[in-house]
Amino acid sequence: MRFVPLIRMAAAAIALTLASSVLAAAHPSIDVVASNWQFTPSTIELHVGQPTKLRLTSSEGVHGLKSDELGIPQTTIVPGTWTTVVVTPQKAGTYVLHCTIVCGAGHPNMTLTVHVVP
Ligand SMILES: [Cu+2]
Repeated sequence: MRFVPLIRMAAAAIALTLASSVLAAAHPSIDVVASNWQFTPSTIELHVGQPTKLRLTSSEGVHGLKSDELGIPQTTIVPGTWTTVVVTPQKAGTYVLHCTIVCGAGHPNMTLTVHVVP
């Protein structure tokens, strides 16, 4: 009986797909694209206590993001890769995050502004 393993595999694949879509739906997600020398969008909004997935990539150059206050570990952002960080802000306010990797002339002004609202 070859069908049984096939059916089991199909069932497992469907279960996995459902589980990952449930996980994906669990947290809102924001895509941020780094380039020389900006983050796009340059301002995002998060909610206190609400876990949010930040999906980070670069269209140009290697950049970085980190925030002790927001609980974002040092994260390197490279072209061709999406790096995901889940952020759960604890305190309302405006946080200005600077690029953490020296990336050229515009590096000192390369910021991502995070508005954390209730
Ligand atoms: Cu930089």
